[in-house]
Amino acid sequence: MLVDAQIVLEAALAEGFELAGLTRALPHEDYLRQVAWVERGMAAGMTYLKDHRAGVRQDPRLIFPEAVSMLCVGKLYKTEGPSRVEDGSGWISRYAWGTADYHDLLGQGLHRVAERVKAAVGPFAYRVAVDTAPMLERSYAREAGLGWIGKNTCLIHEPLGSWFFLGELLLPFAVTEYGQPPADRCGTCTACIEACPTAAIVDGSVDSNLCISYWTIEAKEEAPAPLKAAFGNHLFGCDICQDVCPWNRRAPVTAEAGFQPTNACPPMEEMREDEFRAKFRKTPVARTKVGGYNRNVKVALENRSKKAL
Ligand code: B12
Ligand code: SF4
Ligand code: SF4
Repeated sequence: MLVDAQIVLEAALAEGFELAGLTRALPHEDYLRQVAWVERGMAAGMTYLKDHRAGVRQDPRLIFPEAVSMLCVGKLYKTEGPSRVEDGSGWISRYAWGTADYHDLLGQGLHRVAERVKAAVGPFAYRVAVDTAPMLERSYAREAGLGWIGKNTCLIHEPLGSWFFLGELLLPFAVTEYGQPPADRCGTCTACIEACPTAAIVDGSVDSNLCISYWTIEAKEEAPAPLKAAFGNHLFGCDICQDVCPWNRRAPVTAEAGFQPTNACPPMEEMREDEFRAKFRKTPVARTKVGGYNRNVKVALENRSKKAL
């Protein structure tokens, strides 16, 4: 079956995805970058990234055997809100300010896209992924034309910037036209590399062993002491290498209700389990559980007291 690419792209735009592009569901050469990154130890404690499971990341057809094409979508998450805090509050990464879980929000949107396409071309099987399958999401989104991979390793779109999530719909048919990767627009800029407080951007990759995002969201254990001193007031995630990116200067905000800020800059206070649940239960911050959150608060408080000395 050959399907008009416009039918698929228009369905994605109609379901509220600001970015949409199509690419072939074929093995990707960037797989070797991912393997090299893991072999250099840059995945730190994220064991799910080390499990190559017979190379599943190299070919989307190992996830969905019927796959022929892939719809890649981007959903903006930047909202109106502070760009920094100077009043002693903590910093939560922008992507976690709202109440919506982005996996659910994008996933449900992609199922609706599939239903729209079915209404136009007839029934077919498909597979949705939003950070939920072992896929090289940025690599395929680049191929589909959604942006270039910046030196901060984020996918960047001109003019929308990089404050967007990625999701994919694996489709069992060819389309009339596929996207093209856009040119790399980083040029001679190195703002993200210079601004990273822990020098985590190494040889074109993020070394998770040094990244604040890894330590405040993913890690079960405490970060090494010298590193913690560079975490500042970060309580969950880190946005610095995107905040300084010139392509984000005019980044638009989203109207998506579930991403509107409810918890942008909380006070740096440890919480009891019931308080944590009441405040963060429905937000991405719930991922750290109360223990991880309080660990992050302690680090931020130590950093604040050192700064005051
Ligand atoms: C593991 C992971 C992390 C780790 C490691 C980050 C990293 N840079 O690898 C940690 C916990 C640190 C992390 C942090 C964040 N993450 Co994260 N993360 C992932 C995850 C699950 C896998 C990424 C991965 O495989 N890393 C391994 C390395 C090797 O991959 P990579 O850097 O992406 O490189 C690939 C390609 O970009 C390409 N490539 C790399 N360099 C170059 C250079 C050139 C020139 C070319 C052509 C290609 C190329 O080859 C690689 C293989 O595909 C993806 C979801 C997914 N399944 O892809 C989300 C994902 C990348 N994360 C995302 C987000 C939003 C974040 C944070 C912003 C969250 C936060 N605020 O704290 C930060 C950003 C930090 C940063 N600068 O990357 C988004 C990115 C959206 C975007 N616009 O790019 C993703 C895609 C999730 C999603 N579905 O939306 N993340
Ligand atoms: S997310 Fe923060 S710590 Fe990680 S690479 Fe970017 S600036 Fe550095
Ligand atoms: S800050 Fe500069 S080097 Fe880094 S991703 Fe943005 S444009 Fe590229």
